[in-house]
Amino acid sequence: MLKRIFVALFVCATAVLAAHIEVSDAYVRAVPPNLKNSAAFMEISNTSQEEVFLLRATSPVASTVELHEHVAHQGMMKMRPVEKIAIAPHSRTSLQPSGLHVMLIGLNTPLHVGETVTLELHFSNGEEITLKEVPIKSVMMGMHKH
Ligand SMILES: [Cu+2]
Repeated sequence: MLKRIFVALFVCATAVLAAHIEVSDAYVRAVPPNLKNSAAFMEISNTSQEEVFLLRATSPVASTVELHEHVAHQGMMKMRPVEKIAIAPHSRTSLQPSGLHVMLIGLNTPLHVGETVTLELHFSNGEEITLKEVPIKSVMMGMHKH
């Protein structure tokens, strides 16, 4: 009996959390084998009434994953970590080269064009999205040093 109640509660909780966040057009930058860092880009849309933040990301291909932005510093574009990335209500946020991105640091595998990587995204509303087959693409723009 108790077990049945737990199951019912779990189903309700899942329904409440149902997908307000949608990720599309995700891809990862291909890098030469000697480079140990790369970045992931994507569109994140928020269909809820409240602002949602991307808080954290992980990937099996990188020892550390950070959220980054590009800022102009003394005439140079530089990357720096941000605590979170906001997606406004009924809006979308673009992660793109020379802008916001998910930084993959300490790659443990080469990233070849045509292969895929797995990315896990954790949002402030409790949603966790696993992107299982993010394609690796060649991206020339926005190659900046830290
Ligand atoms: Cu970066």
